[in-house]
Amino acid sequence: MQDGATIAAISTAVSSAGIGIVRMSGSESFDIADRIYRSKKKKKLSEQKSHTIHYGFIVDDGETVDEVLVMLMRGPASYTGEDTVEINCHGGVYVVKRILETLIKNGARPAEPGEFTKRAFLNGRLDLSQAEAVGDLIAAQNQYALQSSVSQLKGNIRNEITDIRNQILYHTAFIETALDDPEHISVDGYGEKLRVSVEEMEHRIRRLLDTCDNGRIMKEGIRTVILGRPNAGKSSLMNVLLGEDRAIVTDIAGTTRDVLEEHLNLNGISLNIMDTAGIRETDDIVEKIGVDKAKEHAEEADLILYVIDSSEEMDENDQEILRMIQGKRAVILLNKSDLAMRVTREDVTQAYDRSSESLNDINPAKINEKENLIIPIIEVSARNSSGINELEDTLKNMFFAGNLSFNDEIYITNVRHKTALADAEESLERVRESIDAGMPEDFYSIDLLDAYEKLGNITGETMGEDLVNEIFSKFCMGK
Ligand SMILES: Nc1nc2c(ncn2[C@@H]2O[C@H](COP(=O)(O)OP(=O)(O)OP(=O)(O)O)[C@@H](O)[C@H]2O)c(=O)[nH]1
Ligand SMILES: [Mg+2]
Repeated sequence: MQDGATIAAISTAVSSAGIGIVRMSGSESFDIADRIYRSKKKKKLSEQKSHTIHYGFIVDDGETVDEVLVMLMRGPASYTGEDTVEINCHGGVYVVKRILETLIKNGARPAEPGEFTKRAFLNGRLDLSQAEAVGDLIAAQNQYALQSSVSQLKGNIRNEITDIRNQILYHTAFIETALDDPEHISVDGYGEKLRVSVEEMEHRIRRLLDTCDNGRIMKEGIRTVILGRPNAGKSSLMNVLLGEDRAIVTDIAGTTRDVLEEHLNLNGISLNIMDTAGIRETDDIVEKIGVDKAKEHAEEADLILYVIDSSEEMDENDQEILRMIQGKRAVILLNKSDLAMRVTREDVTQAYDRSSESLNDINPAKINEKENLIIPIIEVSARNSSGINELEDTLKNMFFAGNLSFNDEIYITNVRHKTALADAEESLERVRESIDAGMPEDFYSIDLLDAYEKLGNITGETMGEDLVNEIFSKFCMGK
């Protein structure tokens, strides 16, 4: 997977900036640096101590390119695990490119996207989950995404996975040895012992899987859909939240047709917020498509903001929306609170309870869901922005109840990890079934090893080269 070349890339954004950094990693880094670096005292970088910084000039064919600070890190104590040189230069687009060209002219090869991190992985400086955390950290859009990638970068996922894998390895090793040497090691009653351990491992994996939803929300944002009757003020609310006139607002019912999606950062919480067409029965073909789309998005939403025009009585369209939000995380907004209010909190609570009762007749499972979900009702006015702070606080409490501590908590934010965990859980379930069915011991080890391998995908210990390459190709240049 590694060609042994010394690689170089511009690691900072290529635009006019105070400083630019050109990075080089590989066994020839110090030699190449010697060829292009000049200082007043004529020092050779290759003879300097590791982790030191040197002032001087980059020279290309006798011509001085820039005044620089050069940082030296001798492998294995570097990010990649190899000899690394970082050149801090002035951040002009032309300058950084010239320095990169000079390095290449003197023996370095241009790095591929993510190649520095890939080398760190291949040299055992990071496992795959930590390498991915580096990518996530760079892409983080909010405080929570950042904290969860830092936790992953610290190796919290790796530690948990390695621990479970070691347990599996211990059992398979025992079974294999016992089967090879039945005279000295007996597997009698081992199934019972194994069963306890497998259950415990399944429990740990399920706990990780349980964090996926929150993990995804932290990373990608809460999928938030604004629902309500035509003219309730959905688009007005969207605009108030975004702080700009993004959606068209008119007093004509049925103004919004298409779904309009925007990203919003509320006190560190990311919302992917969607304004939709007002829900009503309609013969207008275009509007009907919009209404259907709104309903589809509502199904998939993490959160529904249900906007009620409180200056008018609720009607059968509201009844329908109340049914749609059953069993979902939602906030009900009594909008237009600046006008005389015809709908009160009590009206809404009663209507909500009625619609849940009618649903419970059909689907008793909804009763349980409902007990866990208290739907806040907030009076707002999109016109004069009142109640918006209360909405923000409510959302914060809903999604991050209690103190979120990332110190030792693990959140699964990566779909690849989720799939691997689910597969491993399935394999362990098969082990348990084999034990219960009284199957011979070699059956256990097949599925145990399967789980072992699936979990190894997360840390990268059992990944194929193609997949590893694909993961790193998504990184940015110079990382
Ligand atoms: N008084 C008052 N009027 C509001 C408020 N919010 C919205 N409106 C008015 O209500 C009308 C409809 O607002 P929109 O935001 O377009 O409503 P909508 O829910 O997006 O409507 P559709 O896109 O047709 O479904 C406009 O005339 C707004 O100015 C509010 O808080 N108070
Ligand atoms: Mg609208």
